[in-house]
Amino acid sequence: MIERTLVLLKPDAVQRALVGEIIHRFERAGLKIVGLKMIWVTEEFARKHYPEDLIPIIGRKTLEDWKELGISAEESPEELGKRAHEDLIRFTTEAPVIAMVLEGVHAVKIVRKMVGHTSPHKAEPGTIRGDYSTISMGYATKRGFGGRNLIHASGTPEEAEHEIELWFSPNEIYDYPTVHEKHVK
Ligand code: IDP
Ligand code: MG
Repeated sequence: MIERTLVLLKPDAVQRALVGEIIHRFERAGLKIVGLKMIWVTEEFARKHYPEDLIPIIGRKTLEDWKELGISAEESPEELGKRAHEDLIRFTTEAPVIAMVLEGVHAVKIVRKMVGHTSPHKAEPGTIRGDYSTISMGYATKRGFGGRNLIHASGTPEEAEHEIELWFSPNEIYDYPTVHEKHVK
């Protein structure tokens, strides 16, 4: 049940100087940082992290928001998804990101809970997206600037394994003891 998960502090978090605040929350919860680096990714790399499979998912997220806001869509879900996906790739490469691997009991689920809903307008107070951001995914697509929601966290243990392999080489991940571990081992 001890898992590892990939977390990215996206360009908006880095540019808004929220890196320390956000990392502090994970440390305080008892999650162990086993890998950490700053990296300015290329467009090609961003497309590996956010592959085209995401297009229909993103299209649906925009449409869901627009429906609730009473905005009618002229483009198809696929067209909307494609456009928002390009915005997302541009956003991911506009400044460096902080990439980290966090380890802990149920780390994947715990980190997702701390991160909150994809769309900051639905993220609960107390979550990272809920406390530090305000937009909706529908708004992001309307403005064409990508889903600025501060942070990425792997969705499942399988996704985590794949994403950690993409972002980190094995010698960038460290095994060392922390004081927290005596409480959970
Ligand atoms: P997640 O980050 O909460 O797992 P995903 O559905 O995997 O959400 O989407 C990946 C990222 O794509 C989101 O974090 C967000 O930055 C961006 N995104 C998702 N939906 C939209 C959208 O409708 N418009 C613009 N960007 C979006
Ligand atoms: Mg996701």
